[in-house]
Amino acid sequence: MTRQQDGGKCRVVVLISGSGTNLQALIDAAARDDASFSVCSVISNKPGAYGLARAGDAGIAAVAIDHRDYGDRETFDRALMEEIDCHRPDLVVLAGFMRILTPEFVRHYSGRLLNIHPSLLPKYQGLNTHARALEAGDPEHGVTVHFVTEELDGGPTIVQAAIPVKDDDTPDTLARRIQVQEHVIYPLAVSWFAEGRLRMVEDRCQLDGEFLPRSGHRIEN
Ligand code: NHR
Ligand code: GAR
Repeated sequence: MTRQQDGGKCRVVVLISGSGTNLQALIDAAARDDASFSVCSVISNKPGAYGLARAGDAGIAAVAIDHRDYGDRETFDRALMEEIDCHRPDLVVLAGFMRILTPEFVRHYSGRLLNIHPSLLPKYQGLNTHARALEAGDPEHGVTVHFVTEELDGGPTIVQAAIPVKDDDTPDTLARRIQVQEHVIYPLAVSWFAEGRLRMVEDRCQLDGEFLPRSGHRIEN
């Protein structure tokens, strides 16, 4: 099906590794009458990921491609690309996907590949972001949606949501409050893209024809 045959909706493939609460937020947003996108496939690199069951419950094609079955990152990523491209996506969304992707993969989906990262990038690229923000005594913490480029967690920022850090926060309590924000900003960013309002132009984001600041569109809480 072309985009027109699909009711004009933007076709989204979601990659996951775990529980898939961000996937669920996208599925729920796509179920609205006025949704501009549809989730056409879910792929996990972890066979037992609960997100696969969420996809099944929503009637969405879901498969696991176990990275451990492949000798190196290049062959795993090629298998992933082959499966993704069967669904002819307009957009590929990483939602708690935990495998670093090769430059070949990232180039193939350049400008149509998004990630959500639980920190106010450029702070805390990589893993264990909540513990690192607490350790540093940061007064605020947050989450970022960005275009994926070859630089890990370094592509242009689309939107950030910030929350205040409380004295008695732990990595778990922070993660819980950040996830509430994730479930707001990821459907928002995907809708912008699906409506043709958001583009990556060189190393910047354009929303409605205007360049966003390097820190993206910011939501305070
Ligand atoms: N790939 C590229 N090329 N660029 C990015 O910006 C990417 C990416 C793949 C995933 C998500 C990212 C995050 O939001 C993401 C962004 C996993 C790791 C990691 O170290 C790092 C960053 C992210 C995701 N993964 C280990 C690996 O060896 C495996 C860890 C595990 O399995 O638990 O790939 O934080
Ligand atoms: C989310 O908090 C997301 O920000 C984070 O993993 C969680 C996935 O949750 N992503 C990363 O840490 C990427 N390295 P979910 O599976 O319930 O959507």
